[in-house]
Amino acid sequence: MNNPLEFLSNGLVIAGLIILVGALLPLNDLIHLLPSGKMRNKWYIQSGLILFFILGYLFYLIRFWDSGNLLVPLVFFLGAAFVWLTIHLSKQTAMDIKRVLELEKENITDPLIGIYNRRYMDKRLDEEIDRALRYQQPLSMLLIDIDFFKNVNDHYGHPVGDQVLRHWGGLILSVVRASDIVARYGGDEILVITPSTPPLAAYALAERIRKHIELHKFFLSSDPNLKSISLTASIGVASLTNENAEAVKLLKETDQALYLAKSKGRNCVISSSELMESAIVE
Ligand code: GH3
Ligand code: MG
Repeated sequence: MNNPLEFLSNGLVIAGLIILVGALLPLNDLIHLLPSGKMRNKWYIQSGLILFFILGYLFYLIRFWDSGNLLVPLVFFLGAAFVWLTIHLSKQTAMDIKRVLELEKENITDPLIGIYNRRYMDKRLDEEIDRALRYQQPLSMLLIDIDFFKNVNDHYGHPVGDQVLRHWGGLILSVVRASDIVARYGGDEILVITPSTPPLAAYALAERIRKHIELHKFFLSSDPNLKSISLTASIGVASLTNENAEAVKLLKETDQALYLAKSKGRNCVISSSELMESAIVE
């Protein structure tokens, strides 16, 4: 390398090479921020292309070390800077999206039970009612409440009660379909919205849940003397009709059915149609 032009030309290619190698690190971070799938695969292809460019830059350095040509090294340098900036900005965007998604999830999740919270349920219920009316599809709802849950708190303490509630959400989720929406409605109450489910099927599901709870043993790790406890639940069921096609009305019917289940001795399922019958008898 005898003149400043050669020095500058080689310096630009070497700087470009360093920038390209340096871009591999944020690229690796970016790939791991993305969910596996098409998007991630495309960034793997991008990694392959960068490696290919690195080889190209090396080849150019060796082959044209004494050329003193400035234009090509300048394009190489700017190309490397472009790749680095694109990857850096993509990583920043991916991190922002991840943060927003986490916040969104936090916003709609009950912190204790880990299922949807009431705010989300209220929003989803309106949407599901609209959808059911538009497509003339049935829609049902189950309100599930643990019987005498206060006794668990009183007997074993609040932390054990919390543990039962944590377990409680998973138990319901394990019985319903993935398309059903399971949310904490209040203290020990869980609401299940079951799209495309007519009254009889909803009642059958509620019975299945009730039996599942009755047979389930809640093992509690926090108390060494406590092996397991059994619980029962009462369930109110209501289905969408032309008369109750509003979230408030449907919720009220489900709540009334649950109230009747409690007053009939608990550990049972009451549907809103039985509610009508009991009103007629009275
Ligand atoms: P019932 O059979 O009538 O449902 O009686 P219950 O004792 O279950 O009473 P109810 O459903 O009216 O009240 C729920 C109780 O759940 C009240 C409160 O002591 C308890 N609870 C509510 N939220 C929490 C919580 O986050 N953690 C714990 N440990 N207990 C809770
Ligand atoms: Mg209860």
